[in-house]
Amino acid sequence: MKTCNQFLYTIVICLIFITIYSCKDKSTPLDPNTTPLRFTENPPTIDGLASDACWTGIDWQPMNQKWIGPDYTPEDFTGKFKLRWTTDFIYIITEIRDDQLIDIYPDGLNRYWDDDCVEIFIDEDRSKGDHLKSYNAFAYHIGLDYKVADYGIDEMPHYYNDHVETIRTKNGDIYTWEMKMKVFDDTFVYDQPNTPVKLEEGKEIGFAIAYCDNDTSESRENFIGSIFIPGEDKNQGYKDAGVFGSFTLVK
Ligand SMILES: [Ca+2]
Ligand SMILES: [Ca+2]
Ligand SMILES: [Ca+2]
Ligand SMILES: [Ca+2]
Repeated sequence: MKTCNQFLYTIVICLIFITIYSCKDKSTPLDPNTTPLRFTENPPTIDGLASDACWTGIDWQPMNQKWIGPDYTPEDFTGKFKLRWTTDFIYIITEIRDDQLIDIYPDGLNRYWDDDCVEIFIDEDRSKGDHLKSYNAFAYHIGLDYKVADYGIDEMPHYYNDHVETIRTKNGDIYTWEMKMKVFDDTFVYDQPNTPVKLEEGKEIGFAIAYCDNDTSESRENFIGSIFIPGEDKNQGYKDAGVFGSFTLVK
């Protein structure tokens, strides 16, 4: 009888384990090091106003990592951002406090990083790696005039104005930049027809956002980003997609 009870006990334990295992969610778990980026069925109107429904109910994320320059005050610079996605676009809203906007290099392809600008880093397939001489990733500099500049594979600066649509509004020294970005993969060819990627749930992208703050100098005074970059030289994003953050598209 004791052997029979032990047998039944073993069967019950096995059934419990089988039940637990079969109920377990077998979908691939999210990487704990990747941030969820939430879908929206109601894309925002790009008007520089954060009043759209999709911008409520999600938290701001900070732009508080100093990549270049001395310490700064909250009045000099404070930045935060939110993201949403649809099949065709990634939507970005940033709220930037900046005590002085300047545009000292009127040629938008000349030292554009030394004028106030928002910089968006996007690596469509989160492949990481060098992107200075390739379209493995993009580092879009969005100037005060909304022109979008980055280096091309010829190591020359070019405009990619149709990649990011931007409208900025001002409220005192707080500037809200609202943006709609197409996402291109590494098959992109400059000056040719290119088809943006269709975005899907579960896709992982490399992404970071930063602000080049200049107020009174010949060169930018600070470069402040959303991602911690280790090491002495933190100005890596324009060439190395490996330093971008990781975001996973979720619904
Ligand atoms: Ca809006
Ligand atoms: Ca400033
Ligand atoms: Ca890539
Ligand atoms: Ca400034």
